[in-house]
Amino acid sequence: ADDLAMTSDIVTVTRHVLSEQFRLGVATTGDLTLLLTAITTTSKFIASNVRRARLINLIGMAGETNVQGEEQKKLDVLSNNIMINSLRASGKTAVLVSEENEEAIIIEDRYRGKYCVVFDPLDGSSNIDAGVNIGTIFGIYHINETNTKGSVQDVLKPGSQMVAAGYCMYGSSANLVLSTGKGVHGFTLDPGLGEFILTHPDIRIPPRGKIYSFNEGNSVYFHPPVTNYLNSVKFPPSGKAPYSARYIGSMVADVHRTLLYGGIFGYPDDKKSKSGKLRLLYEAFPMAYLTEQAGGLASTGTKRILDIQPTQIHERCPVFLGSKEDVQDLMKFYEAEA
Ligand code: AHM
Ligand code: MG
Repeated sequence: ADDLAMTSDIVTVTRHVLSEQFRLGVATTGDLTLLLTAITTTSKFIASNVRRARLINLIGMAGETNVQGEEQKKLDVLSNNIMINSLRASGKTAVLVSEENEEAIIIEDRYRGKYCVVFDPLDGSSNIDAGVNIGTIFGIYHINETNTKGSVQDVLKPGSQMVAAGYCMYGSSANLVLSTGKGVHGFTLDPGLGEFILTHPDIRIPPRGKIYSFNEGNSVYFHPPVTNYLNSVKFPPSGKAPYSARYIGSMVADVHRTLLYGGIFGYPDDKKSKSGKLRLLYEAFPMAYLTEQAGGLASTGTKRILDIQPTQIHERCPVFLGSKEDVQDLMKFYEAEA
């Protein structure tokens, strides 16, 4: 009977978002649903192009064509253009911030809607050649006042004010992970249907994990709380097992694993990178939002990431996120230092 239920009652992203609204009894305009459709359509496009790029690169390696590097750059730009065009055409957005664009994009009157979207169209794109997972990250805000032209102020708001956030990971399959503030739900692209189908309802991060995920190649630059924390998981008191190290170097993939298996992912600030590497608006905020919605914690080491008031659209921030107890352990090393 279960099998039958699965095949005769598939839940797509659209249906899922609508059903969440029905459950809450809110009168829905369908605006968020349409906006998310623009994002999922973009993700499908990028997913198929990532596959193609990999194939083209393989042919390139076999000596048939020489497209190395250039093709990969093009995919960044292409993904960004598709995302922008699709969001604008949805008629639901007012302000867009992309990692690829220096300035915020203010949508013209004709297409203007009430949402603002911050995104990294293709994060980790330097990994494409190696076939490593990469992804699109996004966060959605409400515009401050509906009847004004949008401005950069509409997105310079703490991540806690996001109405939705998510990412799409392009790997052996395309996985969309989404929260509209009511838990975290995972969808897998069914290539036959061309639809993202709910496969991971209500993702919860285990309260404690067994994995730490840092670029330890930066150890020489790390500040003492980070070094001390890492030592504590590698050299635990006798009787306890040390943590396993897993670091892909592609935020979407590292966070995806952390959401499913637990543990801690970190990209600290250090002596070289004064604010860390990851971008606050479209990397740290959406991932922090998802982590908290899944029952985990996301901190800079000393404060909650979602509380940060941004001042610039491309600013960076230190990131530690994952299982509640693991992030709390790390924060104790910062408290000890203070
Ligand atoms: P990018 O936006 O230039 O692709 O860089 C972001 C990526 C993240 O996906 C990942 O977590 C991080 O950079 C890895 O950095 P590093 O190579 O320094 O470990
Ligand atoms: Mg990025």
